[in-house]
Amino acid sequence: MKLFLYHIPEEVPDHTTPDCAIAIDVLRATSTIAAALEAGAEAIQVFSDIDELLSVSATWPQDKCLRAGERGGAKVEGCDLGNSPLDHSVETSEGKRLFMSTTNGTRCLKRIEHAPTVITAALTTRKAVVDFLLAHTPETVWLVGSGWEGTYSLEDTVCAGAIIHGIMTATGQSFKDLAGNDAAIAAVSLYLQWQDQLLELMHYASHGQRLLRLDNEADLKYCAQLDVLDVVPIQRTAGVLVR
Ligand code: 3SL
Repeated sequence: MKLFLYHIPEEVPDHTTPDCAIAIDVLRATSTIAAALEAGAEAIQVFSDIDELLSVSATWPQDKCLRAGERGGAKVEGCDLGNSPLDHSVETSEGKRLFMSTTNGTRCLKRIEHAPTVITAALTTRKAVVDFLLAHTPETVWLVGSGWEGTYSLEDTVCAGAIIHGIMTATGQSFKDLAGNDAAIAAVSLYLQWQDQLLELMHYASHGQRLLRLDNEADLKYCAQLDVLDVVPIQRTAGVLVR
């Protein structure tokens, strides 16, 4: 297995696809996707464009539909929810399809949707993702951070490092065997430096600070938890993720 990290979707190479592509948006899209599936959502359907989300979701049975839209960290008018993982419980989400559009996370998923296997990862699901990779042993894996509007995000990179470190620990393999690019090695160093202070790292991260200004400290606490959910969201058809 060779693991490549791309910090933002724009870094992903154009004319090749990996065996497995992993979208990461710890704050907060991929943490929310995992939380919604854990709460029993039937599927998550992602959109880059809010108008498209609104028109496609209008064709779905309305009692089985939740619209989640976020721009700039805030809920989009016309949607039922913003992008908080804490919005999802069995009561709100069980049996429903979540139609979702966020600033960066869903755009990241759209960028990699043509890979034969597409999954999402968050700190909350790190162990489940490591176990998935160990069970399926894809030859090439892209870990793709969502970043923020084209810039690198600490929280996505530390999550990529946690996944790569998990594979190294489980297999006893070294960077020589596993690292596909320099960014993959740097991400493990970031994780090793911050593994016991993930919440503190989120407070330093620029998007963490943006969310704190919007009064979302509880979301940071939730998203900083490691290995708490046993769920791997996987793409069933382009743009539709299931458990
Ligand atoms: O950019 C995104 O996709 C979001 O996850 C951003 S936010 O955390 O909902 O503000």
